[in-house]
Amino acid sequence: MTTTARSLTELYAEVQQFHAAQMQALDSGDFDAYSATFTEDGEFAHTPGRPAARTRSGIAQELHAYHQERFAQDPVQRRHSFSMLRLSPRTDGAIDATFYCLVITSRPGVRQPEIAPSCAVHDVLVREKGQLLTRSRRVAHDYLSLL
Ligand code: SDN
Repeated sequence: MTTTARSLTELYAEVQQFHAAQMQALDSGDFDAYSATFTEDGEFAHTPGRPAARTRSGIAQELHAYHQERFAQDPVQRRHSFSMLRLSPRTDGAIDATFYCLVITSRPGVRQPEIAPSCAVHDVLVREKGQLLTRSRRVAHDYLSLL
């Protein structure tokens, strides 16, 4: 295996581990831990029509507001499930990561979960003090992309 191939393999595993910790924080409702996985000036757009959130505290605030609006009267367990991760390291050290996301929602006592929306996600990842962070995340919803 060439050095480049090996380092891409290592990076791939690292990004998967990073995403898993990040999304487990989100799905457990720990919006501060989720926003801490972004750079201080990070940008996050998760729903068309809602302005992109900026900065760690802006991202945490937006997630609190969104979940309050949508789920205060509708208790759910959501799980964001990622697949088809593709990485393209840039020459400046940033990494473009594209992948699919299905949001799986369970409601109390209902065995059959809802699976929606289906999304395509584009992250720009950077490394600060050895740690991967998300500099920007844009989520495109398939049902809207098809219109
Ligand atoms: O963080 C994400 C998200 C995300 O946070 C989403 C939220 O609501 C809060 C990473 C990758 C994908 C997503 C997708 C969503 C979906 C979005 C809108 C909805 O639930 O309908």
